[in-house]
Amino acid sequence: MQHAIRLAARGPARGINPQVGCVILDADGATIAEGWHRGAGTPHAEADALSRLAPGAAEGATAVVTLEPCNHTGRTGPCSEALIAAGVARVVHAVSDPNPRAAGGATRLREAGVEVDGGVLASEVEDLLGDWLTTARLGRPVVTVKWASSLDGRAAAADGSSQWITGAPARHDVHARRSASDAIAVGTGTVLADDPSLTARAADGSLLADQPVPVVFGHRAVPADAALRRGEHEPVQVTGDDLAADLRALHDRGIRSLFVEGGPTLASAFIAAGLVDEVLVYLAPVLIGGPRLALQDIGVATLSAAPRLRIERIHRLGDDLLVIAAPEKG
Ligand code: AOF
Ligand code: ZN
Repeated sequence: MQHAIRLAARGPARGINPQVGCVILDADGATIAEGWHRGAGTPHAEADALSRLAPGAAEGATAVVTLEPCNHTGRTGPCSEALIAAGVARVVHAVSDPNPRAAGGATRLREAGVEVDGGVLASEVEDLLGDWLTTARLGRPVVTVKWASSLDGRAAAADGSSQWITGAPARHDVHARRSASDAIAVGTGTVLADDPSLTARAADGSLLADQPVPVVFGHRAVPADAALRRGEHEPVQVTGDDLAADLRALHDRGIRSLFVEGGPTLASAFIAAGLVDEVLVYLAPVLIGGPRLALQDIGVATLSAAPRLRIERIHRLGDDLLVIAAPEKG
C-alpha cells in the first residue's frame, strides 16, 4: 500500500479526479504491475495497472489500490468489472469511495467471489487526498464566507461607499486567500454595483500565480464588459435559487473551495442555508452606524435561534483584526 500511495502521488493533485495508485501482486507477493491515475478522462489506476499485463497474467493476483475500486461507468468503465474479468482473487484498498456515483465496488467484488480488505493505511491516504475526500464526502466545496466591516458591523456607509474600510495588510490577506481558493463567489448585485475584477493580486498589483474561477450567483446577466470577464477563467453563473444544488454543480466541475466575497445578500443566504464551513471577518477600527450591515436577515427571530460560532483564530493585520470562526457542528 505504501508503494501504491507513492504511485498515486505521481498523479495531478488538482483537478476533478482523485490521486489513485495501484500495485498488482502475483500469488508469491511479487509486484507484476503498477498503475496510477493521470487525471480526469484517463484510465483509473486499476485499469492502468491491468493494461500493463498480458492476458491471463492477473489470474489469482492481488490488487492493492489506494481507493476502493469504482463501480460505475463515468468517463471510463467500472474498475470492479475490469478486476473481476482479469481474474483478480483479492483486492486490498485504503479508503472507501465517497463518491455516491462510483461507490459499491467492494460489494460488487465480494459478490463475484473476490476477497476484499479495506482500511489499510487509510489515514495516509486520507492525508494524500485531503480536500478531495472532504469535499467528496460533503458533496460540495468547502465554503468560506468573508466580509470586511466596521467595529460596529457595518459593511458600507449610508451612501453605499464601502471601499477601503480595512487597510492594505487586510487587503493583501484577502488576495492571498483568493489565490488559495478554487473559486470566488459574488452575487449579481455586487457585479452590477462594484464591477469587481475578482482576481488575486500581489501588493504591487501583479497577478498571483493561482487565479480563482469567478462564480456569479443570481439571475441578472453579467455585462459583456464586466471586469471579471477579463480574468484568466471564464466566469461561471448559477441561479442562487437552490444553493445546495448550485454547490453540487460547482463540485462536479472540480471546485473544492469557494470563497464567498459579497455582498451581504449572498453571504446571508449561505449562512441562512447552513452551508458555511468558515467565516472570516475583517474588522476595521472605524464606526459607521446606520443601516448598511454586513449581514441581512439570516432567519433568526430570537436569540436562542442564532447560530453560535467558535472563534478559531484572531490575527492582527495592520490596524485591523481578522477573526476566523466556524459554526459549531451538529
Ligand atoms: C479516478 N482514478 O484511479 C479511480 C477513481 O469520471 P471518472 O470515470 O474518471 O470517475 C471518477 C471517479 O471514479 C472518482 O470520483 C472516484 O470516485 C472513482 N475512482 N477515479 O479518477 C482512479 N480509482
Ligand atoms: Zn475506476
